[in-house]
Amino acid sequence: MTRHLITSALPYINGVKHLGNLVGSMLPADVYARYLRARGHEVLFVCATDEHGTPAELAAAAAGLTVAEFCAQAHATQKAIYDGFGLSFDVFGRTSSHQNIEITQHFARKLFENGFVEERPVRQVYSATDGRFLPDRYVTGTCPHCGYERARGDQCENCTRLLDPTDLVNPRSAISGSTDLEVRETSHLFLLQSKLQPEVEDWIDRVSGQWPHLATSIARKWLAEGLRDRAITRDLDWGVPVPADTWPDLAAAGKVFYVWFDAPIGYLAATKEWSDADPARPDWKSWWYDTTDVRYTEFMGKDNVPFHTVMFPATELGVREPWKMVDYIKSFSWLNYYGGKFSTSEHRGIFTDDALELLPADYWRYFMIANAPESDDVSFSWELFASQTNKDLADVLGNFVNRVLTFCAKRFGEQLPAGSAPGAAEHELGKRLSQLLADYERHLDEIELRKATATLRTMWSLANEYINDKAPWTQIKTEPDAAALTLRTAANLIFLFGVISEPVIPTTAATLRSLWHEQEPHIAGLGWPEGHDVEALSWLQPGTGFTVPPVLFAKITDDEVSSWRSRFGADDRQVQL
Ligand code: B3M
Ligand code: ZN
Repeated sequence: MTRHLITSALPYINGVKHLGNLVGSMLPADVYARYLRARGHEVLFVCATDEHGTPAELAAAAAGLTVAEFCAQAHATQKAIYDGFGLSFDVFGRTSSHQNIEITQHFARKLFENGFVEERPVRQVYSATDGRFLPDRYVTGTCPHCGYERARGDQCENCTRLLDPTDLVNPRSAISGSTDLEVRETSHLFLLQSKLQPEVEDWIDRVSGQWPHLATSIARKWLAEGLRDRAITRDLDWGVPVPADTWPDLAAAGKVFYVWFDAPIGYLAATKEWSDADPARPDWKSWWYDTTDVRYTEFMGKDNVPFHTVMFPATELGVREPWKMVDYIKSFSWLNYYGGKFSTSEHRGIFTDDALELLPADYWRYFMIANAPESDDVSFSWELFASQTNKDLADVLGNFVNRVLTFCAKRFGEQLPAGSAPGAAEHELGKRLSQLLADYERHLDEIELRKATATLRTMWSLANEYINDKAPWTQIKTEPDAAALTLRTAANLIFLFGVISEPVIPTTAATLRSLWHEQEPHIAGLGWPEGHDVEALSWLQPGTGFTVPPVLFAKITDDEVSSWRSRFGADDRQVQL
């Protein structure tokens, strides 16, 4: 059977991420990983902090720590937040690990042996005011392609084209703002992407047929422009050192690899961290090297697509060893905040630590997956968040669970009653649900997360329709056996929701599965319902004891919305629902 390797783009180390980062990579990857595990697949879900590069150095300096200390703390902080969101990584590694140094250096040596890396003299931007060479992203200026005025020297975030700092019009130092920049001569390693272009193109032709349009269009645009050879070393203290056995001079000059060279290799290295941590685990290479049964899916925001469709594949191809390459890329547009960008410096938007302080993870997970920016950008507003949460989670799902179990406990005690045998309404309901479940599975298999969530919500609504139509509170007066059947069927729906909602709202789903007492030992082992099981709606037999849970989802009040609007910087914005 196919094994599934899943990676999420690696969150950069320099600060706590906002919700836009989460919804564009880690969260959807988690939904997919949980779903595949629930269907019985072997899954390895890999993530790590991306720790190299100048922003890490600057953040450490601002915090008054060494870079190593800063990264260790920041890694632990991010890890705790992702645990809080229920992200089920098999490993959450670090690109500063010795494993990543080892594998990155190996890749570089092989690329050199194969003629795809060479040392070249370069003219590099030097800032006299700052007293240092400026790494690419610390030169800002106007994009020569689209005219965006705040383009960074490595990439224009407006048109996504990769840049060299010397391409920028009106360049200035991002550190000091100084325009007193000069170009000095030094020497760097280059990845000869131009030589690898035909192979990258062939590979894209072969694998990208089913990829989202967003991912293929970015890759194609790049290839059409022609791949340029790219410097893969930098003048920094912090990074994977250039190996002295191969490049003694560059190593002596303190060059390290460019963060985007070692970051994707970090997926492999994090896997090695995982296998090194426990001798009982399979060797990391069984997932990455010369495999025939692994399907590899990557999740990322659209700004990361060029590196994953061109630069990393070129690296893997040029190594001339059978490293696993990506089979499917799931890419995302932006989640905006009231139509504008999330901004740390302007205190606009919601950061992942604040979000968890306000509400449990499932509220956020549901909203973000239901509204995932799979094609166009999506705008967050507190009003939309409150109205969807209150309707879908509190009214449709939560209220269903509470009114069924409260009423059942009141009239029959905390044990499921027997009542009559299932009739036409139950058969119809079972049939509808099993059709919807098949749709839900198909959407999840295809990683169409908005459609999947909409289908899940339709199943919850169907349960409400059933209970409203049957009205056990009326049935009980004249036909107690009919009321008992309705309630027992509804209890089975709650159990079903506890299983199938798990990829999206794992904590709530676990609650829904834990309400039933252990007198039914077979329940604990029940996994994903396959096929006809759904139609029967009879996992839970008469006599099963249960506990009425507290209210599952509290409604978000108007007062909360207005206080969060002002706290998170939305008070001067137009509200668009
Ligand atoms: N760290 C995302 C970013 O900082 C970047 C992803 C790396 S994935 C190998 O924009
Ligand atoms: Zn541009």
